[in-house]
Amino acid sequence: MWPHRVIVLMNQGKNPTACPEGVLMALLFRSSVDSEARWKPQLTRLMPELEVRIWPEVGDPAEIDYALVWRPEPGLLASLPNLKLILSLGAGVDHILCDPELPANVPLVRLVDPYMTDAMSEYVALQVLRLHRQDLDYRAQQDAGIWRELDQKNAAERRVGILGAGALGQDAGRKLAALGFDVALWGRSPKTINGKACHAGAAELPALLGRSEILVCLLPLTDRTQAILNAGTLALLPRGAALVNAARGGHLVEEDLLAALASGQLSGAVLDVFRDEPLPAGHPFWRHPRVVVTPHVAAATHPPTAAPIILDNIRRFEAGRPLLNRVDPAQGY
Ligand code: NDP
Ligand code: OXD
Repeated sequence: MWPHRVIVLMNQGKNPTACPEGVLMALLFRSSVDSEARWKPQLTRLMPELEVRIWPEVGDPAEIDYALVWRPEPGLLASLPNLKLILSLGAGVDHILCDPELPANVPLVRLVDPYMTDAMSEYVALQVLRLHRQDLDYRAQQDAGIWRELDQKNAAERRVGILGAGALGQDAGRKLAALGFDVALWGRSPKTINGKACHAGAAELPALLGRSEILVCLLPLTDRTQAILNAGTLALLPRGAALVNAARGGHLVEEDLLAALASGQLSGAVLDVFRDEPLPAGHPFWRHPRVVVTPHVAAATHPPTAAPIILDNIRRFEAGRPLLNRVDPAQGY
């Protein structure tokens, strides 16, 4: 497809009505992990009037209206003087808010896609069941050729705590409860979900931790949640508890987890996210018998379902209608 602006400029001399002014929009796509091939066809099929430019082929920065990004280079967004809206290629926005030159006056929206929410809940259910049914122990027994039955509780007797009571935490909580688990959620502000009050705020974190035999982290990474999984908080879990972190590597103090596993305070951990990604070769997590590693795949973005949601926000912006899933930079999520 010809770049839209080029078509219009050529048309202007010949047939100025063929492509009216006002429909010209340019979006810059920049992802450090995803490919143009997965996104551009979806976006242009649904919004042909949108010219999709792929970084580093920015062209004239003044022509860029929208930026769809995952971990953009610091300063990239500030270099686009007429940027109207920043759209995150993920549910989290820490990868954008960490840019010290982020333009303060440009709204930012994150991606909330039911397809991703389902994927995250599948991941959480799989890993909670794995820990609940002592799969790490049975794997170790199999490696050693040991046939031994371990004591087993029912899901109703297993208390699961979820840090984060947002789009992902609520859905995972509902699905774990449907499996029978005794689930409690923790968020920033008080709320009642399915008739059950969530634990809220720093004051109620110890109570949530104290009941969580399996702790699932689904928080956004902010100044307040950075390193929230540390020696102090892990010590508040019941002895032998297990951790699932599918949020961000920055939530976890990795050395503190290793120490908690070594002391038996924690019996296992499933980690999808890491301080450094990809997880460096030789990192102790790779070969740790009580740690399961997955490569940040709990809920991957899915262009066929995400593109319409992203474009809906662009249409909303153009029509002056309220944006969906707008981020409050002051709160960090
Ligand atoms: P939401 O914004 O919908 O929910 C965030 C939740 O965290 C809210 O309940 C919020 O509380 C709570 N929260 C925020 N700050 C605090 C705090 N200081 N103390 C207590 N609670 C707090 O986010 P999502 O559920 O959509 O996503 C959560 C995170 O999951 C993303 O930010 C991303 O980092 C991660 N993620 C990981 C993926 C993966 O593949 N591994 C995929 C997708 C997302 P309140 O309800 O009061 O606002
Ligand atoms: C996200 C992620 O934030 O993929 O969407 O981690």
